[in-house]
Amino acid sequence: MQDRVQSVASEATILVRLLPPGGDGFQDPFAELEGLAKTAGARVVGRLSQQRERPHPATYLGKGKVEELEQLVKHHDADAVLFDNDLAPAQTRNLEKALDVKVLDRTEVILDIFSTHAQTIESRLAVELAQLEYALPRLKRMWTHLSRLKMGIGMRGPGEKQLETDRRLVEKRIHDLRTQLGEFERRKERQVSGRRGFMSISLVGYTNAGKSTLMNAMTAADVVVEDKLFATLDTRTRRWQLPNWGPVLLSDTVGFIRDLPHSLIASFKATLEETRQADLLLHVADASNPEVYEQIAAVYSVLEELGVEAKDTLLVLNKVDAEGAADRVHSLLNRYPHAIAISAKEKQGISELAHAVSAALSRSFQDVDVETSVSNGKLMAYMAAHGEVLSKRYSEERVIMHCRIPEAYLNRIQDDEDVSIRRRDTPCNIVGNEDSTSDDSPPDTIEEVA
Ligand SMILES: Nc1nc2c(ncn2[C@@H]2O[C@H](COP(=O)(O)OP(=O)(O)OP(=O)(O)O)[C@@H](O)[C@H]2O)c(=O)[nH]1
Ligand SMILES: [Mg+2]
Repeated sequence: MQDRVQSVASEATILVRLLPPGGDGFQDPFAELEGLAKTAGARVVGRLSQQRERPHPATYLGKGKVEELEQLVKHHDADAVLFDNDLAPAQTRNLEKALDVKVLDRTEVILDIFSTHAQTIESRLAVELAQLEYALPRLKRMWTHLSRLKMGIGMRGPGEKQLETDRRLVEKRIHDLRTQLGEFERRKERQVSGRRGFMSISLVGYTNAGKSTLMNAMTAADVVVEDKLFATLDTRTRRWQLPNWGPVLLSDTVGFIRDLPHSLIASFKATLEETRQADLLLHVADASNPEVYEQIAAVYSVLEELGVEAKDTLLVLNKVDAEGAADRVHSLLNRYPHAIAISAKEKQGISELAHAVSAALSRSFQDVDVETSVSNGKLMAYMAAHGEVLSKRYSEERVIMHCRIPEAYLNRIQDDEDVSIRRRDTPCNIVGNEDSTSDDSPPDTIEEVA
């Protein structure tokens, strides 16, 4: 089952896009696809686009365009053709027959990149699951492809019986992988909720926007930064000493892309757990990219798919130092007036960002009376560490503390039997806790162990 998804590594590849009539308005409609192809190791030798209302049902491109593509393949002696759009299994089959080279679609190349970048057992399993789910409806084509390689064109493919056996094997493996990943998910959920004593912030954003660079700039973490798509596949969580606030947890995670395959989002559920449980999202966007508006929209749609679109989110416009970014930042700020412009690489704007993060976190401060028994030292330390204790009143064995504390911290104690909470009024705006000296501060490094 090695060749479950094809690869374009070091192949001479032609890029193909179907555009809406009038084009899609991008300066270079092939920029992202080329980025994907190069990250996957391909050598791009040609490009072809067609403006069409709807794809041709059998061959995706119209008849004339397929012939043009065939000529282009011959001319460049290409090994593969990469489509920016997802192809139906039959369309791929027909195109491979007509062109006599490998035909890949966007999902396939994304899966290929993920599989080479996956480092931990968990992300390897997640990628394998997504690959098999992609391959299952296409097994016949994969077999034909393999047999063509091994036996030459025109030879008979494997019998239906063999195909059926393979299908069952793949289905069984998919089932096993789902079970294993389900265990990872549950473990991860426990792990993340076990750290609920601290506010957590998750970096999200389009791939290559600079999330890992920002993580390094803020926490002196040492996460991989590369001018490649999907350099990060696993979540890293680090402690960030937030000025005017105290320690919080910051997580870097896998980047998003337009039309991210659904099966991939599903299989990376455990990895995205930090994002789901975060108190605040930092949405990092690459202000130097002409497609930044579309990228921001794509990220919002993935967040929606994860069910976290309602979370507090701060938009961070990164790479303001890069060429052409300045003008764009201006118009971006018109559209998103609360966004913060920074350069993670040059460490510009980091303190403004930190300030905006503290302000966002403190927006949720609540004015409350918290009552507990006088012997509950743990709770008193918790309130002092995460909020402001304004006064204490004692009555027999009970103590009532008047506190201001973020909603999220309050939520974490409301199920405690020894605690009763009475809200005084509406949220108040206080940035507190500058010199928090909590004993149970989080570790500097929280490695996700697979
Ligand atoms: N000019 C400039 N380049 C930056 C900046 N921040 C990041 N980069 C570059 O952008 C590229 C991607 O950075 P990463 O931090 O790996 O991006 P990422 O969002 O973590 O990407 P993935 O993990 O692949 O999703 C690298 O080449 C960085 O050096 C910045 O502020 N200015
Ligand atoms: Mg990264």
